Amino acid sequence: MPQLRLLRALPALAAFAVFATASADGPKAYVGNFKDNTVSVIDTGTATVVATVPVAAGPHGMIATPDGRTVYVSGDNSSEVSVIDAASDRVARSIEVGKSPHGLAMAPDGRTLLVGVYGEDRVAIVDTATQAIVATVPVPKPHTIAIRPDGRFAYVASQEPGKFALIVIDLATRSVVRTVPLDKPPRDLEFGYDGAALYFTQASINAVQVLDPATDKIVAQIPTGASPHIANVFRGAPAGTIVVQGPGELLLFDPATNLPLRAIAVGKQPHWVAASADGRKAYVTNEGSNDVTIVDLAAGTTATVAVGTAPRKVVVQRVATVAATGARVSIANFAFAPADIVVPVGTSVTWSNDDGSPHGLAYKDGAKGTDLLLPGASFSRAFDKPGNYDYVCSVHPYMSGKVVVRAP
Ligand SMILES: [Cu+2]
Repeated sequence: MPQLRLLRALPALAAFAVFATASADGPKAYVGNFKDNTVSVIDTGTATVVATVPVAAGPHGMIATPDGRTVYVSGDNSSEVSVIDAASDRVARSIEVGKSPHGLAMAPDGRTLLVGVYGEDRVAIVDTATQAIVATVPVPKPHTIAIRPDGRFAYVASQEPGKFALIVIDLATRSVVRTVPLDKPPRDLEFGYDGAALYFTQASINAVQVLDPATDKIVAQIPTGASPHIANVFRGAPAGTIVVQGPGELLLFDPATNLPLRAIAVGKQPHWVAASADGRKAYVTNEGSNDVTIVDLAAGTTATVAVGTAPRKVVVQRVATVAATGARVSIANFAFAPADIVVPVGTSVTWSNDDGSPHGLAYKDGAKGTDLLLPGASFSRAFDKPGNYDYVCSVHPYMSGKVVVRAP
């Protein structure tokens, strides 16, 4: 990859990128530019591009770890997954996975990455601690992948001609347990945040299919304009979202009724959508107009940020900067949200257990936490000195987070 080496050899450019990233105030959005072999990094606080990262050829699938510290990008025109360190916004390493990796998915605990290796008819399971492939599961032409929010099953869109299907992998046994046959090729599939429904699209069907994962039956269809691509229901969002490529719109729908609510115009040939951690803003990539539309989902207003050529996937960090009045971290789905939070000195941070299970808080600096935070309960700590405060759940030590306390 000569282009990658050339860019890495430009220390001035790299130093600028690092400086620009370090000054960022908001969580960052990462956008894969399919035809540039780069990722544009957007500071969501200022809605500006703060870095451009060379990655494996044909950036296709993208996913971030729950703590936002690592972003994975698959290179469709390569055999690699690039691993971006979000602190420096550089590729820290590459994982060799086999020919033409497509979709990526991350287990809710952030410990397991799934890669649809389209050209090798298999799904690779990567341990994110070692970045090594620990297992492979045979799946014909795996395109996109969705993991149920409880982390137990992965649904894979299999595009094998004549045998189109959703293929269900049990992540404990790492084997295929069910196949849902389809008559048209599946495109994207996503679980809503609460896991109650799987939303998927199919080539030449102008509707989103709503599948009940308890029965693996299609229970509803949401009518759309031409070529719906991705549908999702984000935590905290006022409505479900569907990217519709033909008319260039983000179609909002009511997840309770599966009926469309309103359409918001975005750019040309929109491809993907990701949401801010609070679910209020959607980031839509526009493959045909080389930009990203930022949509305020409640107000319906939009802003546009120019990126590279043919932007496809986008992920947004679950990291937040807050005002001095106070900060809140939600505990849900066995994760802290946001996992990393940046606050001014003197801020009191409150953790609320919004989960169905008891959790706890153990601070690495030895400050008193709590060993039992029941569902619905909360715990606060005031931070009076600048620094980095790492913590874990005392019940589930794999749940980790950090409070960054800034000097005034
Ligand atoms: Cu816990």
